[in-house]
Amino acid sequence: MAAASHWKFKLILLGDFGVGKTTLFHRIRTGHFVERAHVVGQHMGVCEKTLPLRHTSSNPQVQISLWDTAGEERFLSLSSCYYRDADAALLMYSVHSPPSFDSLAHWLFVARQHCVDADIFLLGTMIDLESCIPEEKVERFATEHSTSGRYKVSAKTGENVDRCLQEVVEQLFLKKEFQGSGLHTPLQEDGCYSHCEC
Ligand SMILES: Nc1nc2c(ncn2[C@@H]2O[C@H](COP(=O)(O)OP(=O)(O)OP(=O)(O)O)[C@@H](O)[C@H]2O)c(=O)[nH]1
Ligand SMILES: [Mg+2]
Repeated sequence: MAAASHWKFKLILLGDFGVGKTTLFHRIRTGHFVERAHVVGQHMGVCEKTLPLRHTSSNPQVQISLWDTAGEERFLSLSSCYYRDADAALLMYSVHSPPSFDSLAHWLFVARQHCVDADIFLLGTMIDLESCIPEEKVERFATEHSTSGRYKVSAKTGENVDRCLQEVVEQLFLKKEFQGSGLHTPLQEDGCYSHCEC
């Protein structure tokens, strides 16, 4: 098996306009809430972050690269490098916005079309606001579409953000370990940059 420190996972954020993708991206990158967060540069932002894996005795680390868009998804013009080799797609909806939940079927279709091997996670955002989405509805969607997990977070208060990220990474690691396929990519320095290799 590859040394765990060589593990790297690509996570992409998908969801309707305004569900909080960039705010969550910023929260994960900096640990802070910014009211009007923007991705670095004009195109898409990538944040590299190293996380420890808790379930193993040797306490290894993995690196995630989290991708956010600059809103091009509205124009259905996300370039292929956004999806390429994604290990997980976080399908985001706001718990305060039923239409954003209704759009999940579309985002699931997009993810399954462009990154067939990616694990799908549902991510309800803005739990500091009143929830308008019954939990049974979320559960039904998750079961019907065999998603790998579902979480609810607030990028504003930070509630559940670290736990969600940690659990997603642990799941991806366990899956890769089970499959016996290491990723031997050299790790990059933690940070954030504007990115597109198309
Ligand atoms: N109350 C609350 N507001 C939030 C939260 N996350 C984001 N917002 C607000 O929701 C608005 C939209 O957030 P963005 O992060 O820009 O949403 P986005 O999904 O990146 O939107 P596009 O890039 O345009 O598709 C902003 O005003 C944020 O401040 C949250 O957890 N709680
Ligand atoms: Mg955004």
